[in-house]
Amino acid sequence: MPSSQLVIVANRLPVDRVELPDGSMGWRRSPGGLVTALDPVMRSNDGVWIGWPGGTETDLEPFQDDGLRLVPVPLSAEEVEEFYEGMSNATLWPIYHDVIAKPEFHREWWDSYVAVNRRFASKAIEIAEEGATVWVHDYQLQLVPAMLRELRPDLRIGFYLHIPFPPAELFAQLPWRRQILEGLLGADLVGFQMAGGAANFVRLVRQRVGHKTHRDLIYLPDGRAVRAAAFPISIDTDGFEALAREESVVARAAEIREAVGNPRKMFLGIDRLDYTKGIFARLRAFSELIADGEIDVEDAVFVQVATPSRERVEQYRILRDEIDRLVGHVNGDLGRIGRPAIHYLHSSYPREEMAALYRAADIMVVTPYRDGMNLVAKEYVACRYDDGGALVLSEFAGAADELRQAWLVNPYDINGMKSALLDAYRAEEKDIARRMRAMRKTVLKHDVAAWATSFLEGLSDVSPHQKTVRTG
Ligand code: GDG
Repeated sequence: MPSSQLVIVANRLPVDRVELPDGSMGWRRSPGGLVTALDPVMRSNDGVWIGWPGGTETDLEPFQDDGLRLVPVPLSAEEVEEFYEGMSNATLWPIYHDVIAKPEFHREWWDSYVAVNRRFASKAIEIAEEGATVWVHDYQLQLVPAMLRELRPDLRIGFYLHIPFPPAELFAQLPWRRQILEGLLGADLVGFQMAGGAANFVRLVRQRVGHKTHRDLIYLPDGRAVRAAAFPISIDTDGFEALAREESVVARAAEIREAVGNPRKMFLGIDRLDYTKGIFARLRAFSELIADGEIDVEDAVFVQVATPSRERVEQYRILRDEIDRLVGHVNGDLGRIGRPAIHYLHSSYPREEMAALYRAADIMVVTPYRDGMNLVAKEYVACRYDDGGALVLSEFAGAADELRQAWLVNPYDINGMKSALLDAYRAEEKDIARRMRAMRKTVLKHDVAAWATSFLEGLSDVSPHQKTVRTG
């Protein structure tokens, strides 16, 4: 088993299992933002990343991929169902996203969550050297910090939540609310996307666990202080911009516009097919603008990419059917030959294609009901080095805090969303460029490397007695 001074613990490994051309099984890097952010930190500290490789293979050994040291944690088919699809995605995900879908509570899912968290923690303990830093990620692993702390008080432990942390009134529904709070309190630093999430957490700890708190600090009876603070995540801005500037991507963007009939304006949505993302509401708003005669299908088209996600969870199947029906209905009623109102793609694409889509779109529409951050909005901004392109953005995405110059909307207000879409559609180039320039400044300055550095520095500050992680 490898050992290290830096251990990253995340639900997924940053690679997917694939069949190689010779028929054997191998790994392919999955192009997530997290691995881009952590790659330099992993390399300069010779870090180890622990995570589930996807699937149910049980006999996978630690391995290296392009210089990164990776340790697979296996899940059985039953655990995939109970820990991952159940407790993580059908209980915690909806509770943490304003109960947009109804959360389900099952005691056997919870048992599986505890068991899997324990497995991740044991693996981390085997690997972490004396005084090492362990950085745990996201809602699937909220018990890991306390499990680590109990057995290894020498560790410096950070936790980062990628999704919103809910208000006390919603969190209180969770039958296991206290265990989760106590799980997180094992960390020295608990990071959130937004200051509101950190404040929700501190308030809940005071109310439900009874610890003393002052501002962003929680004082534990054992003398430790835990800090809860916001670290808004970002993207590899330079990387995205460079990709969008590549000749092949520019050419592909032109090809995409041609393929959708060279409309005057192309609207674009790119999301995981998830009920938090507000895909249905935005397509409805757009189609009403066509039905009202405000937008003509000869002039505009909506391209919606919905990346398949969590397809075995019932709520996701229902959503897929609803959107299929809506798109069929809208195109049947409002489209003309060669001119559908909506191009709907239920598929995932390589990064180059994503960048070409961003370059091709005049109006990017990001309308989640609730979203920790929303990286798509930032990626769009990163790709618009031409200062072109309008962003319509939900107030309920974390990104709205930073991207103030977007056309901000309340996705629950269909009429409000219609007028924002129309404003963006009719905006003058000068106005669009002014807004985009301001947003680009923000995203260029606050990129994902800055995010990782500030979290790790924050972690060193709360537990100064251990060795410091090199941040690049
Ligand atoms: C969670 C939180 C928070 C999507 N389709 C394809 C593809 N993507 C990429 C996007 C983007 C990422 O996936 C999606 O990130 P989001 O932030 O939009 O949303 P979640 O997946 O819900 O992420 C969220 C995030 O964690 C980070 O903390 O912002 O609030 O919910 O990077 O580009 N990438 C490729 N093909 C696709 O088809 N290559």
